[in-house]
Amino acid sequence: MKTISHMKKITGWLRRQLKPIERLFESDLERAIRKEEFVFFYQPQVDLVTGSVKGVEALLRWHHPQKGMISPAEFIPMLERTKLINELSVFLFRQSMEDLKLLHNAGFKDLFMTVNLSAVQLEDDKLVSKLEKQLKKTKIDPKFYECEITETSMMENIARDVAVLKDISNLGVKLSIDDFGSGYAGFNYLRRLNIQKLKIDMEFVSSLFEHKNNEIILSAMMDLGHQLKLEVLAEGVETKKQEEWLKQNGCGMAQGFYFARPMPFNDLIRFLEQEKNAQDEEICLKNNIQKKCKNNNRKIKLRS
Ligand code: G
Ligand code: MN
Repeated sequence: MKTISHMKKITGWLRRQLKPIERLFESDLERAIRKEEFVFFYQPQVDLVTGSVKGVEALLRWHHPQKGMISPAEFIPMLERTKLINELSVFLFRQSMEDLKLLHNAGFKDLFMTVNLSAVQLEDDKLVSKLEKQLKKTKIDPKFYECEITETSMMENIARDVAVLKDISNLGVKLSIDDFGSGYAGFNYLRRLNIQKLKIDMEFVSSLFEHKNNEIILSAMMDLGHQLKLEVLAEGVETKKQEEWLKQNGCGMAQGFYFARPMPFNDLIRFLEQEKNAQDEEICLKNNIQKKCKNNNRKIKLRS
């Protein structure tokens, strides 16, 4: 009995200590939104057949003036709990679309951009109009823009979420299910929404060779996607062995440290340029036109 009352005292004390810390963090976040201290890192999504980058996923980072770069795992839950994430939607759409525009103008014309939307953002009545406004402003063709929805985040109010996602889809923007396999709502959404892509949760990739059953499960997930005529992307690919298995088993796309880590915009544009040059060179070598190859190093325009 003594231990229980002692524990209660400690948790009460902890709660009292945490409140001001949270409040401090919240006001820190409010300032961060006001001053736009957030930046995007971009991670390539690769076509496993051709080896080329087809799109990039925008991943949020907080560039804190004192603490340096803070990872999303540390601040997204707080942004969601306080609903401050809705203040960030305009920045999210604007920055990712402006960067996509720069990439298209730099010659990567077919590249698509994906952004992550959470359940809290789907509750925002103005979400669709914010998205539509930025699409108009930047003149981005919506077919190059994709919203990733996490399976586990879509469980509270399915009817409302489906209605919002249908509105997004009606703009011509693509939808994908993120972390597929990790939650419970995926099948329901597949049935009710116009989904274009399944992103298979990285857990299925990292544990692939631990047990024969894991290979069977991953194959079945990919099969489901293909039968529904969806693109299938494997997340969290870290090794050549995983990449080879995925290729052999017909997975169309992949993302992960094996190909590239999330990186700042200017590094991304250099990365894409190098990749393009390497591919051009391969084509030249195949066709024996070495002279032309030497001239393909274009000057690239970085973001200031
Ligand atoms: O759920 P979502 O796909 O949005 O998550 C992307 C997150 O996964 C990013 O934070 C990114 O840094 C991380 N990530 C991307 N590729 C890999 C990988 O190959 N291995 C691991 N462990 N994490 C990865
Ligand atoms: Mn994602």
